[in-house]
Amino acid sequence: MLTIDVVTIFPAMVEAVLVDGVVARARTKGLVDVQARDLRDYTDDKHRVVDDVPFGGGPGMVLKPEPLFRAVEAITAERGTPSAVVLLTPQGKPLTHAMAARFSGMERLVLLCGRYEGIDERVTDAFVTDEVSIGDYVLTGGELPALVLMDAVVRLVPGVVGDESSVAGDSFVRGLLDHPQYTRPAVFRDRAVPDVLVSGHHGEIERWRARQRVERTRDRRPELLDAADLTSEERAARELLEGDASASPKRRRS
Ligand code: 9D3
Repeated sequence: MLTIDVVTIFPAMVEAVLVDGVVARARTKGLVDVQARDLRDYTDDKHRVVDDVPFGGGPGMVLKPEPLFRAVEAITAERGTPSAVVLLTPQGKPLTHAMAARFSGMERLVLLCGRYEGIDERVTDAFVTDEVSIGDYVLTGGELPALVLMDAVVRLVPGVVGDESSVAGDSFVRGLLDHPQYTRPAVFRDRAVPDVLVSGHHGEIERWRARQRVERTRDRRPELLDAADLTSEERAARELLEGDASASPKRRRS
């Protein structure tokens, strides 16, 4: 079973995610064990202080080494040596599906949530195996990134998501964006579903969807297209669209 220990000064934020959803269900099914650990429980002073001013000066506060060392050591004593100790930090490598897949095959993950200006670098030097960011925007701490990483990892654990084909077909597995989806009714407030989808012509439907995936990827995430692992339908759609490379992007209502 995959165990995930999340070290944070806001354990209730992590526990909130375990109330329901896919990770909560994986936990009740016995497929993963998630524990939120309060960093303050690993202090030894009356005021449970976890931060201090940065050496060298500058704004804000830094997480002290001692509580983080004690937390990782306590988790190691309880669970065994972690497979990975992941620090969530704006300085990390951007989270990818490939990284999530690698973590999902591990036994024991420890996630360290940074706060304030960051954590003492000696913690990183001593324990951290991976530094991960979830993108180039500024958050207030590593808790939400840790939960994002956990969600991406847990859904890849066998048995967590019922339909394995929906995991295998993940758009990022092949490196393309998804085609549009519709459900009933066929006409809703004068807006009709594209005819091809109600036609019953499976070949045409597959060609239309392939074209939509390629077109959306070219319009929204062109950097993904070269690296994508295309099916024969998608390659054909790309050939057709390349003759149309200067076509203007569709106007959309804001
Ligand atoms: C890079 C900005 N830092 C220099 C002024 C300050 C700083 C901003 C935000 C220090 C820590 C944080 C808190 N963010 C995280 O801990 C974090 C994060 C993020 O802000 N964005 C995307 N991914 C991540 S992972 C952890």
